[in-house]
Amino acid sequence: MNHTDQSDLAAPVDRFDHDRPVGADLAWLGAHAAARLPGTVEFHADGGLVPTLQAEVARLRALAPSGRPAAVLHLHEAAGARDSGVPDGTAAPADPGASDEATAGTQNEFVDVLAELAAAGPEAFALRSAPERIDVIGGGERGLLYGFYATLLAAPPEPTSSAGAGQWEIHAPRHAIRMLDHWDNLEVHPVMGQVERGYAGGSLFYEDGELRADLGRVEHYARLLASIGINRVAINNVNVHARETTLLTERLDSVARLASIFRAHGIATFLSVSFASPMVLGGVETADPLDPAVQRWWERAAGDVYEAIPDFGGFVVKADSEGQPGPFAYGRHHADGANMLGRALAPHGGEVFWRAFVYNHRQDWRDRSTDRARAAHDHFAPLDGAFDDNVVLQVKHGPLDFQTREPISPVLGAMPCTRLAVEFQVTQEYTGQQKHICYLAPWWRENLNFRFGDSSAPTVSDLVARGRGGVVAVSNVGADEFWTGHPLAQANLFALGRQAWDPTASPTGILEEWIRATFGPAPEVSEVLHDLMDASWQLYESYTAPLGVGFMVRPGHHYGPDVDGYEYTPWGTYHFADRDGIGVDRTVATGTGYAGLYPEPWASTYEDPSTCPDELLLFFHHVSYTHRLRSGKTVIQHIYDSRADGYERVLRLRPRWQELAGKVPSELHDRVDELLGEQERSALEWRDQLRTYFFRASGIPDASGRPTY
Ligand code: GCW
Repeated sequence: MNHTDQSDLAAPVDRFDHDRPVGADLAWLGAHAAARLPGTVEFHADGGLVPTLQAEVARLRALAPSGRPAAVLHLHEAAGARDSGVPDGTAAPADPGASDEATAGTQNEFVDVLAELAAAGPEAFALRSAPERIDVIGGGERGLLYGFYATLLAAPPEPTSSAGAGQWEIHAPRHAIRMLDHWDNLEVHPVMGQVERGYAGGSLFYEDGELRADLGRVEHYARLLASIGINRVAINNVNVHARETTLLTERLDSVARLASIFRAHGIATFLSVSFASPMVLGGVETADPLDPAVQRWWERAAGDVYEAIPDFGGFVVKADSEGQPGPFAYGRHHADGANMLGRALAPHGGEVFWRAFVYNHRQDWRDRSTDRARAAHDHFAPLDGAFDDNVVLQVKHGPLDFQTREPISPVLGAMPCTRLAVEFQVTQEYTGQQKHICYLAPWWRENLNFRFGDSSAPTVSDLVARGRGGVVAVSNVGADEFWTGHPLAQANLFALGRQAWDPTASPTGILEEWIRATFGPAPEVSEVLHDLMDASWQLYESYTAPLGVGFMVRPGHHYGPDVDGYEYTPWGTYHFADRDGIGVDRTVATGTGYAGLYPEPWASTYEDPSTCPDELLLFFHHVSYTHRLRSGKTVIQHIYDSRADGYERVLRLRPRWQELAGKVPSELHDRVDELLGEQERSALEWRDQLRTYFFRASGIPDASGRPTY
């Protein structure tokens, strides 16, 4: 172990060869999932996605020829099951006039369940499972696809419980929107690389400034996404650079090619566009959303897109954020901007995803009254009710920026008359960059199930579901042979899909499904992986920035510790540590007032340091190092102990993983093993820099006597 290793100073080096072809095992859709395919699959359906399903059966059959020989899977389609274009997810009435023979048969046999299924919508499916016969009825063609994958991926019923066997179960997604955003650039950006915040090699879609010639892997990716219920994908970075702007016009054929791949898997394709497109591409003098020439330009652009891609999903927009152009330049507000685009798309059935990540990234660090955490609420909450129906406001889960720990964004509780999507980061920008193990499902679950009020108040998931909104997440996939750089980070992608479908699903249960589908049913593999992953988010938190204070990462690439890295910068992410204490005063009484943006009981709970949850204490309060946490420890001793204990626990991961040598594919084993070495090195750096920094700042010795430097 080299204590003076300098690699935290430069961008972290990625030593892996990301260009090797992917083998037969496709993440969780490989031989183990294939082994659960029934010996016979009968189609009683002829919807648009049936050829996709037939191809899927053939592919899986080739991986595990016998499957479950005795079982027969019947795939049926409910009458009136056609759904196309942007998936809506709301219930569509069954079409009683359907005359097609296959569906008419289905009607008679399953008359009881069909009404329930119709009420559940076209993405729902009905499943009836007995050892030798499994029936799936799709509420629509997407529902059929999801039902098929459920038979391969969902946890098999407990062998002892026969209660559910042979009974129909209806499964419907909780959220209409289940979307992945890609921050992929066509060109390698000089600072951000090919994929902004990407930790899995290059882009799956683009290479050398153009769409890849061979899109074979995009098709496999689309299969993976369909299998976890994803129904929307945005194919380029929300920071839209010059070349990427042209995807809307001269490179539209590239978008169309990607859309045709995703379409076959029930996924609608979206494009991130620059708000300044009329100026950059169209020679219009302004991008003012109220200017008729600008409106006409967007209407024409949208018309051209739909000519090429009739079921195009719509636009994603990052406006007035981190240097991206937006309506503020013209004295307009964000509903003006979003609705202008919404109206250009509306005649074609498209949607606008408008991001609420708007704040001043050029603030003066001397000014302690400006609070970046307030910004999205200050800008957007007053606009509740002003957005058109086909505009979805995309809100990061926390008020800062995808930190390991932050409170929920108050915007999500403040806009009942707006379609909302909560945004997560599957890509691990601030959570170990796919070099550390960090299974994020427990964190997402906490966010989705937060209630803005007492135990009778709706959850975040309820709030976004209500308006036909949902979940959007930044993908963690790239051209890497294991898709996600760290092979175990595949579990995060899998879990995101599962939670977007069912936010109440248990993270441990989801992990178990992923383990079985990926590695098979061997109990020793499952045991080790649960040990390494179940609590890995809490472990990561324990050795990085303490008690919700956030950041403390190296500026720019955001990997590894740098306590003061952002302290005197314009980015608005400060911890204010001095010799006496640390934390940000966001109280109403003496601070920025942010705590007051929550309804009760949260406003009071967060306002008072004696009731504020420990893990968020430094987010809401500036306290002395000797302040006693609810846990009984002082803040300083907590910082010392958890960093040291966290590192000790990290040291136990690698030997545990090594028990699986020979039990998982060897290349995958080697990759994880090497990354665990990096996790150890980096966790040590976090431990020593944080412990030492706070000893030097406070002068208070560590009561445990462990060394600082
Ligand atoms: O987390 C920050 C990232 C930026 C990103 C931005 C955003 C795409 O550091 O790289 O830009 O958020 O979400 O827009």
